[in-house]
Amino acid sequence: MPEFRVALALPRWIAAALPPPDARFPSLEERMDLVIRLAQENVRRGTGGPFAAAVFDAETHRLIAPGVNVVVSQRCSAAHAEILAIMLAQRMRQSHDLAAPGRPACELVASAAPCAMCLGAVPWSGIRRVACAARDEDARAAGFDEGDKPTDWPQALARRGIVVVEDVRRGQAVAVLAEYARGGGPIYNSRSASADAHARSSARPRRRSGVGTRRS
Ligand code: AZG
Ligand code: ZN
Repeated sequence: MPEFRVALALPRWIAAALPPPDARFPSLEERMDLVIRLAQENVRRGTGGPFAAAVFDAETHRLIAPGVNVVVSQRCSAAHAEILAIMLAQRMRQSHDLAAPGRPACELVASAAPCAMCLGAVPWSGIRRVACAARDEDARAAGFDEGDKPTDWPQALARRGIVVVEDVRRGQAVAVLAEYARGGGPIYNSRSASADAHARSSARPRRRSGVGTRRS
């Protein structure tokens, strides 16, 4: 009987890499430094892609939840750093809505600009502020497919009242992307999978219509 349940786990090293629960990170640069350290550690330990993120309490500046990219190890295309951090923050807050009334606002700090999937997840999550380091073009230059996004995505979030800050410690985050690319880490885009599948199907002789779709 299959188990109809999904669970995603962050790498074991992450607990030891986190600050004590009462630590505060008053400046955006300090918060980003923590996130970039997690991205670097994920690359060096070989536990995932060169991306990390964290959700912070926007009032106390305490860490609520970390996330790193675990797409390959968790066999989950959705396991981007931002998604892990958001899901974990929602667990910590015991609510699907990080903007629930009476609770302090939440900030997502990410080592790279959100991809198309994570961009979609942000307004749905209740995150009220987004800060990112590397730009979309930096992630694409390292080989990642960030999906189809409106070029004015920061303004699109702003229209929903979500503040976006870009280029915080961009150079450090780009260095982590470059380290991953140099090390030959897997580029796990579905783009390459679908491009391969497309190439295979166009190389195969076409079936005549009416033959059906059974495998031979
Ligand atoms: C990615 N882009 C971002 N921003 N974050 C991740 O975890 C990613 N994985 N692949 N592209
Ligand atoms: Zn993403």
